[in-house]
Amino acid sequence: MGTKLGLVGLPNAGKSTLFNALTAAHAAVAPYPFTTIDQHVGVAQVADPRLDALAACLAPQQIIPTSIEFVDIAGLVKGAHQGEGLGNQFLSHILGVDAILHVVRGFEDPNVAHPMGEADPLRDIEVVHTELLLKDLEVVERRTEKEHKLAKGGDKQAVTLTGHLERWHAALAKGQPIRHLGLAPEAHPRSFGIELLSAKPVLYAVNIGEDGQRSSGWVEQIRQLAQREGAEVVVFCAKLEAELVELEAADRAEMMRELGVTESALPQVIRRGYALLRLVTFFTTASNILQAWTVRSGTKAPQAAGTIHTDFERHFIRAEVIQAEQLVQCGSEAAARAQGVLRLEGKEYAVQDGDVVHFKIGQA
Ligand SMILES: Nc1nc2c(ncn2[C@@H]2O[C@H](COP(=O)(O)OP(=O)(O)OP(=O)(O)O)[C@@H](O)[C@H]2O)c(=O)[nH]1
Ligand SMILES: [Mg+2]
Repeated sequence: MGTKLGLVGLPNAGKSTLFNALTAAHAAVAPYPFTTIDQHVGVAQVADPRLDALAACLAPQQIIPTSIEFVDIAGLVKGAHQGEGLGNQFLSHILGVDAILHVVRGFEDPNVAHPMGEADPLRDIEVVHTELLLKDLEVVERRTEKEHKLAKGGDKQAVTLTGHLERWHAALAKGQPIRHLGLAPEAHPRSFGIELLSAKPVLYAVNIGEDGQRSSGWVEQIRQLAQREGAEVVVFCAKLEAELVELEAADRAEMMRELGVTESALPQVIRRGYALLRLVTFFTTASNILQAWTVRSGTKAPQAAGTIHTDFERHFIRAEVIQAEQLVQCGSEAAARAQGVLRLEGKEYAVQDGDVVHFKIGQA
């Protein structure tokens, strides 16, 4: 499973600048609104010190890190659902994302117009939230109409779904995002194949100014908001980040030191995003290829095998497991086996973060 994050925010918030910094891409960035019209999709590799340590120890032929995907879309403005700005049709571009990376403008720059005049991150957040809710209302209303007809015709599934749709509609109409309803998996829109934007977890990406000073009060307020909502926050200066990503590693490290930047945006987004989505990483070493994989915490061994190859889930027999750190200590898989520290796990084993797994698969 590749993890996918969708960048959402007002025009000129710095979405494309951040996208470029995260994916080392060159999407158009300009000081006027609606620079982005068509969506951009980019991929970033997930750096992992455990992968590096395993690589040094096992000297595999090939090393494949796990990756995270980003979708940069057009800016939203107040009234987008009524067609203001570019409207909100493009919100469908972020259907299929696992979480929303909500880019909040926390910088002031007279050369970069703010679509609402003054910088005011909390108001901006509210505007974006409202547009996402209204988009969901649109989807729910359209679907309700369809399901009503089916329900009248005696379709039992449609009757059940209509009940859920009514509950979702009531929440959205009150301004409550679906993710705040604490829905059980079987009552979640996803289980009916319905994608609602306000059901997705949110990671606030606060784009602070180059000086970082003026924004500090805002950052605190956004952190408090996120805490109330169960969301996560990352803070960075997109403009500096986009410059840093263009540099060679050594120059980048030096410039970061000079600027006092302790962690760049990508590792922050990955760390917070993994926490938000409760993701874990496991490793495989088959065919002399060391590869990192991402699954949701709690994923059982057969389903984890299924992310490698769909057939593997069905033909799963057992897994040989060892923690990456332990394998590095042993020096090789043969040594680990000789020392009897490889664990044998069955179908009910939930893969743990940092596991190195060898799946035993039966014949098709
Ligand atoms: N001063 C300053 N300017 C920034 C920062 N981040 C982005 N900008 C500038 O803001 C302008 C808009 O940035 P974009 O990345 O194009 O913004 P966007 O959110 O993608 O905008 P749309 O595609 O129009 O929705 C550009 O001129 C950027 O150089 C920052 O941290 N500080
Ligand atoms: Mg853009």
